[in-house]
Amino acid sequence: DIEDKPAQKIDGEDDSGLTEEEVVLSNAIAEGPDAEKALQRAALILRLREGMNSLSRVLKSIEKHQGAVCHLETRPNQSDNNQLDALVKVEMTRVSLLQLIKSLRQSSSLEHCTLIGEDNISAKNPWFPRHASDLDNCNHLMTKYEPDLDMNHPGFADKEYRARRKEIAEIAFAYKYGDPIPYIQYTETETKTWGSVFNTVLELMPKHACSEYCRVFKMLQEEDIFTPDRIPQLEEMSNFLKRHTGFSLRPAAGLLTARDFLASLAFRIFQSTQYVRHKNTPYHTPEPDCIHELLGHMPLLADPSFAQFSQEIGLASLGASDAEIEKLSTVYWFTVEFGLCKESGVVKAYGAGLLSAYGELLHALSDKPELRPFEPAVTAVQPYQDQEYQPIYFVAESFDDMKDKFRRWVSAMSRPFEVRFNPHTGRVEVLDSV
Ligand code: HBI
Ligand code: NLE
Ligand code: FE
Repeated sequence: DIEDKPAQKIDGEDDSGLTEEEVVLSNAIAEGPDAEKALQRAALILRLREGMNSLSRVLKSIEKHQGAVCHLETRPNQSDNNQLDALVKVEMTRVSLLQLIKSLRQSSSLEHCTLIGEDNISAKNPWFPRHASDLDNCNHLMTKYEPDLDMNHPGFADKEYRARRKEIAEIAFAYKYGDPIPYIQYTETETKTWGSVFNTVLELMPKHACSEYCRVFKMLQEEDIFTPDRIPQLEEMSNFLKRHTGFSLRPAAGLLTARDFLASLAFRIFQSTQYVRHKNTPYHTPEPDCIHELLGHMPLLADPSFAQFSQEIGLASLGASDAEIEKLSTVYWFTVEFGLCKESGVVKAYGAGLLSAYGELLHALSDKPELRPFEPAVTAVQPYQDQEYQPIYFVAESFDDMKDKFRRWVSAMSRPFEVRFNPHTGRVEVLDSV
């Protein structure tokens, strides 16, 4: 058995039973100076013929090869209950690892043995961005309401508008992490649309917007970033956010999938569209445009407590199941996008989709829609549509109360691991918990 087999010499050319892929993988695991002597981590998946007895032989064999077990999981094999599936993470030199694998393969205790990369344990370690530069891969678009595809889009019959949208989308497609956000020379029409939305929101704000929104709005006016006669550039808005909360922007070509959109928040990055809604619908558009991002989202992202809260939602979304993403984005929808809260007993808007769409802002605060108390677990399963004004809104006792409740609900979501953002490296670190 394993114990009796002498460790064989590895010279890379023998037919040890290692696949080419595994040799490449073990080389990759062993990258770096002194790779031959350095201890490396690797993960093995084993099928054990005689349950726990085989397991003890495998562990002895790892010990014999000067390996240390850092993690071990077993479960009965699904099709044959006499067999045991094991996931073993080991730390050992590359040479010993290859010898170990060979000797395990020659053993009668094992049905099979597979080497997998540390980072590649699929069910337990799904791929998600670990660093802001990984967001270059997180820009999948939802094709829904678009001028090219949707006959009901006001830009559908407007060739010039469609060409303009394409031009601006190209910028987002070409964008890579670290690039400055390209400057857009907005047209007179676009600037006029911004101006009319801006002025209407400015007028409605004192009565209808929450105080945190109003506070930052004033700062943006004082810095001349918010004025009716110029659309702020994403780059200058990004710099403003960086100074206040460390948030920054990167251009997005359109409506992103909830998973990609939420993931960026984990890095305090907001993926923002850069095109402007069609001039015929200043009061409301179903898709996000830069008026929505700038006027709706930016003020609160410059608020420290809201920024912290946004990052936590992002972190909770990393590696979450599809069902959890669905719930998370539904709560996001009824809070960050369309939330109402009480302020000294008066209902105010803090949702970005209300503060960038005066048509819906007036609707939300009229007696037409139904208002329900915000309760994350209930709100998370409320169906919604994203084309017309909402028939239902959720009202929080206060803005702070919404953040607290959302946060508590989010932290109860289960994942087989924990994540933590390391601000020194800008990386998300994964901690295996159970
Ligand atoms: N994509 N570009 C962009 N902007 C958003 O505001 C946005 C998004 N995708 C999804 C989304 N917002 C949310 O409403 C949730 O689905 C997460
Ligand atoms: N309805 C919003 C607006 O017109 O500004 C955009 C919605 C984004 C989810
Ligand atoms: Fe939005």
